[in-house]
Amino acid sequence: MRRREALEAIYPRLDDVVVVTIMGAVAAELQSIGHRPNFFYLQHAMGLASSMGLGIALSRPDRRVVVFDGDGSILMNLGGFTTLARYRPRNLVHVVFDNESLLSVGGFPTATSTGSDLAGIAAAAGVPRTCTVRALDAFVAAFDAAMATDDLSTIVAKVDAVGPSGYVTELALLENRFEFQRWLRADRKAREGEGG
Ligand SMILES: Cc1ncc(C[n+]2csc(CCOP(=O)(O)OP(=O)(O)O)c2C)c(N)n1
Repeated sequence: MRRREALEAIYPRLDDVVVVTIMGAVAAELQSIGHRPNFFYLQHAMGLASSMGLGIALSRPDRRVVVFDGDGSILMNLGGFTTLARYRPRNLVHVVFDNESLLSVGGFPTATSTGSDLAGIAAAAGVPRTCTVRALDAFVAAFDAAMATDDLSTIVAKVDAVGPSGYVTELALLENRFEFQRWLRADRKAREGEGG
């Protein structure tokens, strides 16, 4: 499975959910499919996308939060799983695209290429719903099930180690930061106006 086709398949489901991604290949791929103001691409802070998603999920229990992570990023901060499990945000869907490589910085192999099992680590950390998927239809089914379930899920999607030709996009970090903040504020206000 290619990560880009996985993203394309679930893109229509990302309309009114909060999306946080790691930097690099996945951010560039999602932007090339179509940026939206509810998408935030966390630059530089490897391993902390799920932490940012956790904070948003806890402060916005009325909204689904989807985090797109990578195996190399996860391995930089394995404690992220224990914190996620501890606070167990029921509105968070954590997708880990595992290409067994640090693709965005040259493709060095990570520990998942020698057998480390991120879904197993997540489960042992206490994440209540975990799975590993290897094909597109299984990924879409797992994603839809996670979105429809009122509990924390980590989906490890095994993907090919291929990405876009470049990772620099037109959207500047600060522009994304301010736009995303404004979207979150406006969305909260609108929801409060609805009485939600
Ligand atoms: C703390 C930190 N160390 C190193 C980097 C450089 N860096 C940026 S992306 C990346 C690889 C990310 O690997 P992974 O999460 O597996 O995603 P992939 O690139 O394979 O899609 C690295 C090492 C960084 N941004 N932050």
